[in-house]
Amino acid sequence: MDYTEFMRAAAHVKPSARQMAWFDTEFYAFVHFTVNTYTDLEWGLGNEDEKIFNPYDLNCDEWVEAVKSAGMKGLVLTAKHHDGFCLWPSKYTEHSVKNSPWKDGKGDVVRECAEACRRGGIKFGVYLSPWDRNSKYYGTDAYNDYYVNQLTELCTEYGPLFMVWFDGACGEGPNGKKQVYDFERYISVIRKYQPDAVIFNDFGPDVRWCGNEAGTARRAEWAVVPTELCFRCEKQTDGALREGDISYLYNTEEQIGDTSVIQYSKALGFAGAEIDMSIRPGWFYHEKEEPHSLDRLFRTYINSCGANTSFNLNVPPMPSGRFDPRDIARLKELGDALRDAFGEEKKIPVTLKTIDTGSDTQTKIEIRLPEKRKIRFVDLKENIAEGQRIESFRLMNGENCIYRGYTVGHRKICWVNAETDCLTLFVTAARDTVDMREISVYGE
Ligand code: FUL
Repeated sequence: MDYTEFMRAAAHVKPSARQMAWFDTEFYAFVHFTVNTYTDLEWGLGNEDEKIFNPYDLNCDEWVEAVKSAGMKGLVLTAKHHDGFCLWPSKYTEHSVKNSPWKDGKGDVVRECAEACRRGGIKFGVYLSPWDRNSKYYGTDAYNDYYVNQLTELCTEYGPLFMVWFDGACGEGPNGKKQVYDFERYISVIRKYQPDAVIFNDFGPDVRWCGNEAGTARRAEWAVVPTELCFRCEKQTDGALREGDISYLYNTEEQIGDTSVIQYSKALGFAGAEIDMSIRPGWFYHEKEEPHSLDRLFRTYINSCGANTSFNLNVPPMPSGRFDPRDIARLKELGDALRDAFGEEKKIPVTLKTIDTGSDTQTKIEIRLPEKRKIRFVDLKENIAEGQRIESFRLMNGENCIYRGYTVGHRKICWVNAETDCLTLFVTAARDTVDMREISVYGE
């Protein structure tokens, strides 16, 4: 395959409809809740007494309101974490809410949460940990049946799911054995009952882990990656540009989607990254912890939703089942800051004009404002439905470069500080014809 052919193929690797819907969901909440909330642990042991789980004041409508106040459009609940305790009354285990004193064992957190999301108009998803430190089946083939049964309950009894989140952790079960997870089977169950749900796992198939829990995307974040890395993605290209196997590639590496790496890939696939981070240091609630500052959360939004990834921000409920008022306040502050920065009042109407450079990949687009204004953000979107192409760009204010960036993809937010009536987006390298979905400018 020659260079032009290979790059063109790479530039036309496309998202599925469910991946497009997920990219547009952008910002959603994780809710980590289980026996750990009552034991102050991050990883439960699996032998916790069901009676300790008692969210006597559970209020999922309050969760949904708090999540919405931050501008989030979905919520993913830990239906089961590594400790194996189920937040719904699964038919397949006694280690669940049905043996807790809460609502005399008649409660179902998954149902209350799913219904509250529906009432509040946000999407609902579930996390079902494959690692289970409680199940007596763990470490045997019977565990895969057990897991599939639980997955089926969640996929068939709680309405539409927008996401199923698989954790990569694989530790020992109660009998000291590790499990060989049958992911192919798990994936087929989700596709059968919830075809619109994206599946998150460290390596895809639909959404991949960004590689850290600190809230930072790569300098160049590609949704087009080698299937040598994301081996559960559909293979959309056929053949490498250069001989030589990719012998090492891991999802914490910086260059996973760069041309220097993908040229050796025998098949590329589409898997956008998700940034997952907790509003506090821990994933579960610990009274002594404080939520992160507004500044940190705002910057994380810019470095995730504004860097071609989605942002899954965890908010852990307290033992009562309510969110901590400090978290509720911080979420509202974050939403206010985002509405202020990207609200319609701050959006400056612009006129776009493509300047003929004689090149389809080194494109210049003039962004004209109605008058001279102080600007804060330039929000770029590629038409990613047709593939991700831009490798590097600059924003010019006359002769001055005011921003230098790399990938754009679904969305790139450029945080600038300039006063201008005309900017130029200068794409300096791209894998094929530049195709923009939207260019917006937000003023001070
Ligand atoms: C990790 C888990 O081990 C953590 O407890 C948490 O659930 C995080 C989102 O994923 O792999």
